[in-house]
Amino acid sequence: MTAPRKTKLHVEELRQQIRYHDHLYHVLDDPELSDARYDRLLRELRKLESEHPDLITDDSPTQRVGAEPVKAFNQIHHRLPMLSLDNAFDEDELRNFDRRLRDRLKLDDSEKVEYAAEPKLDGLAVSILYQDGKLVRAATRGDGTTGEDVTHNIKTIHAIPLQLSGSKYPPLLDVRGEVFMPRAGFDEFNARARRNEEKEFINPRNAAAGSLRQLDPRITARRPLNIYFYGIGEISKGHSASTHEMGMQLLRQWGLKVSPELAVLSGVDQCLAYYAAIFEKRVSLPYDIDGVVFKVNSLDYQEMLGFVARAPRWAIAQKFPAEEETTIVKDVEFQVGRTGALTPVARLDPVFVGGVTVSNATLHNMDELQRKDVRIGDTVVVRRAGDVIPEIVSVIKKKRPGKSRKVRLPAKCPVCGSDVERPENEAVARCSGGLFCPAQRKEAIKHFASRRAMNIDGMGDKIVDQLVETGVVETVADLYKLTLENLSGLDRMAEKSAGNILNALEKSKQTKLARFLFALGIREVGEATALSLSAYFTDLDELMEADEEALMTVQDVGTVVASHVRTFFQQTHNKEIIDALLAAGIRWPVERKATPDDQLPLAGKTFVLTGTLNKLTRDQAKSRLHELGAKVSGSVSRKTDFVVAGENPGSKHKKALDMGVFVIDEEALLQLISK
Ligand code: JCF
Repeated sequence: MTAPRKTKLHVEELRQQIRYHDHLYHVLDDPELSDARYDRLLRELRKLESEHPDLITDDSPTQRVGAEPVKAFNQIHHRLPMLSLDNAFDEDELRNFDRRLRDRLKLDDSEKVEYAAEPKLDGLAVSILYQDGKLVRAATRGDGTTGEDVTHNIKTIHAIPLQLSGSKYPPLLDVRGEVFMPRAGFDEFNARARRNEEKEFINPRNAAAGSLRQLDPRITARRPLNIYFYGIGEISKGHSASTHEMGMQLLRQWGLKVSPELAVLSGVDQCLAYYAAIFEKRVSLPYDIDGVVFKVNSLDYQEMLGFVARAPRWAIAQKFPAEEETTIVKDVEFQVGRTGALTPVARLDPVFVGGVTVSNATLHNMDELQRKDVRIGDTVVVRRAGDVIPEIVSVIKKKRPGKSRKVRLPAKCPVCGSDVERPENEAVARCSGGLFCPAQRKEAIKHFASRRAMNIDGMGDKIVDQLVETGVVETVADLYKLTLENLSGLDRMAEKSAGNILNALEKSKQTKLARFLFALGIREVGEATALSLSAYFTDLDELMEADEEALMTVQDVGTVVASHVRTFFQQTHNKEIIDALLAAGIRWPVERKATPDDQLPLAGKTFVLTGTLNKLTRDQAKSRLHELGAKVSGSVSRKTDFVVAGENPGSKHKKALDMGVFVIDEEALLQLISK
């Protein structure tokens, strides 16, 4: 039965809407619809198509995942070859490129060449053919002349339209783009693979290539692939572009995604500035790039310049310094951090990687070291991306020498000789020396002085190291006893800087309770927890005396944090240091609450929550009760005033009944806390 005309129109209208919203979401990153409403449109279309299969077309948004895996990839001959790019590895090579062009074009010294520039994505190049606006074929670059037919997989990528937008697209369009996997998707994919003990991808490039070269499009469909188009291969006569940039604008009009970083530059100096800017920016881009591509913008010039071998004379890729290199592990040593954590660090034969010479790389922890099976003498791949700490990616097992040595966790701290402890099931091993260990002491002091803690300007790592090594400073409290003589006696310390540090110390005394708590370096107490603690307790004495139950009434404080806080404040030496700090003059404003605590409606009342609440979460109930002056405790005792029993309450409910504590239900709680 053929579908009624009305249905046909409705189906076409749904497709138009879906394409429009696909474009907003995947190409322009600017969606108008919620996911739910978008799904509703798609479901409606699917339903109609299943009722009227004769209405299904190849370019319908429902046809992104073809049902059947293919048996093998067909070869596709590119009618216009897919070019590769010549590389420039430094400024001189880029300047030479510009010079060669200008000579060929016979430009005089005052005339600048205009370039179109964009980041060079680290993915897989493809060629996609649109006929009468419909995606009919897609192929990998292959060797530039012949590639593989990946149409079924390309169609699963939502950023690639199955139908071009508008009506002014050419009857034939062969566009070239780079398919890539954004870093977030890559990390997520690998995290899942790790959980399922499946094979991980080495890098986003391999992930993109591996995902496109799947025989089963249903697998590709689940991979978070994306694309930027960077060039036009074949196009029917009659379009109006005279520059590369105008060509890219046309692609945008037809719904094809072009790099938002695309820029037009005048002359080679602007190219170098663009390169520097993109190099800076690259860690913040959501995908990996390995350089910048510069193209002569004028299409006439491009034609005049032509090709050599398989690369155009009019384009060049200026590559970033390689982020990965191989080198040899000379030794593995253990560094001791602020909390005593032992971090294995590989000492390497120096290599130039990511733009700097690297001679150390972290191995994070023993688990990581064992997982990667790094041994002394091994040849390894070292990675340094952007500003991140260099790390060892993998071992090249083939190159392992006969005399390689396994790395053992030391039994004693390499700095202070205390026992090393490694709780079962934990990746991290720790020195048990606490602040007896000079390494932990140094790190604790650096943390205390750091910007987000006490913010002691000028108290850098080198200075702290010397102060601890010479015994001038043993605890953070000693910082406030420093004198001009102490400081100016240090290596490479001018009298002026010594004075500045004393001023900074003085200035740091006026602080906030949250900063102070964070600065103390209590295990698991980061900035956010310090802030919650300071908001709840206002008064340091109250916090120092709080038991774990009271601590756990604070937002986000669970058993682990509560126990670390409690333990910290029970240590005599910690109490002495805090006393000394306060005696030195450290203070913070007492934050006035709008209503004094004892006048709040639920002041002095203690609540215990048990069972499931339906109208609000436990955290919401907790924080609302706190606002009203109540305490919320984890267990029922004689001090409990109310037990709130939600659905399926547990033993606390029973205990409350046994002890005769007042039990209320969720409704009654809502009555109590409603505004
Ligand atoms: O992003 C890329 N990997 C990329 C590759 C960008 C471009 O503009 C390219 C390319 C390969 C060849 N342009 C050509 C001509």
